[in-house]
Amino acid sequence: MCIFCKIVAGELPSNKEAENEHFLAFHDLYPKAPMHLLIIPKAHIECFQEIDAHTMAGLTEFIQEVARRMGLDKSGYRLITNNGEDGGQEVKHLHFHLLGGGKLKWEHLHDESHKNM
Ligand code: DGP
Repeated sequence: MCIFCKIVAGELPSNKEAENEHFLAFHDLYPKAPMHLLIIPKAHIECFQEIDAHTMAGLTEFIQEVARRMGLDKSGYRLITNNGEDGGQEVKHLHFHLLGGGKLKWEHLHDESHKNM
């Protein structure tokens, strides 16, 4: 079982922010912005390339709802998914990074500058 499947199953702890029957949003262990959530399908789907359009439609609605709930829908946010080896995907369970809570620069992807925001 992958680590995100273990989080879904409750076998690993996580700081959950929102969930429904199919999807889960929880805080990234190593935040790259004042607000950094990971949003996943509960079912194991390896990466974006593998998700079907129907599930993606549900995931889209869930992400938009989470953004509203976090108060990011008007101020803006960044949504990222790393796909596969060259995309830098470390955890092989599809996840979207939802980053916000301040004006983001590209540098926020790889340094500690969000800590000064
Ligand atoms: P990626 O490189 O796109 O596969 O991003 C994986 C992200 O998952 C990375 O930002 C760190 C985060 N992460 C890894 N292990 C855990 C964990 O056990 N719990 C939580 N909350 N986040 C994790």
